[in-house]
Amino acid sequence: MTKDALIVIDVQNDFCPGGALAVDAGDEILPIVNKLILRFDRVILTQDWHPAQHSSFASSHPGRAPFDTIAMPYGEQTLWPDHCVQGSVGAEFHPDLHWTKAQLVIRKGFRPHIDSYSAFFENDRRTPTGLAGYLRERGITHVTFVGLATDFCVAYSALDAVSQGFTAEVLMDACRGIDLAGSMKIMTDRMLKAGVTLI
Ligand code: VGL
Ligand code: ZN
Repeated sequence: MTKDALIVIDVQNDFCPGGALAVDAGDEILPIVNKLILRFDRVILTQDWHPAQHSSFASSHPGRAPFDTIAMPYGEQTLWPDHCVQGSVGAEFHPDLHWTKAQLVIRKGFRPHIDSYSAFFENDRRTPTGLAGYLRERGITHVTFVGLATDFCVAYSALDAVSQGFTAEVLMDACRGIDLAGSMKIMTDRMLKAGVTLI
């Protein structure tokens, strides 16, 4: 029997209108996300959680601007405006998110020298967050993703879910994207090719 879980990705103030790395209409997903939280028995949240001066912030690289890309030891990295700094209001869940039912909050991006989009692995694609082990220990085989941003944290999480042996679906109506250099199309194509169900 499949046992499923809802994984709500990064529904935080900084990714919503008015936030430091606002995703267009990011807050529009809240009513749907809250309905889904009610419907699922197993709910997990992720929270982007960077130390100040994180290496993914353009401000940590003199002469660089947000949305530039740079080479990191682990590969190419997009530089972002300062966002989701640990303990800041921007890092808090959106005030309308019904988060109390969540059984686990996975924090990611807390290592100063490495970014993390996926809920499963850091951007070196090797350092685990522990989520796969948690899901396996609970016997969860199918994961449903919603949240922000479709073409970054949601997409990388869904791709890793499949690579870790889970079946994965993304409810596109309950996600919004950044769409940087065609990333929306690139990442939806990658998800489809990997066998992620897009609904
Ligand atoms: C995200 C960029 C940087 C996301 C997080 O949640 O998609 N994107 N940090
Ligand atoms: Zn981040």
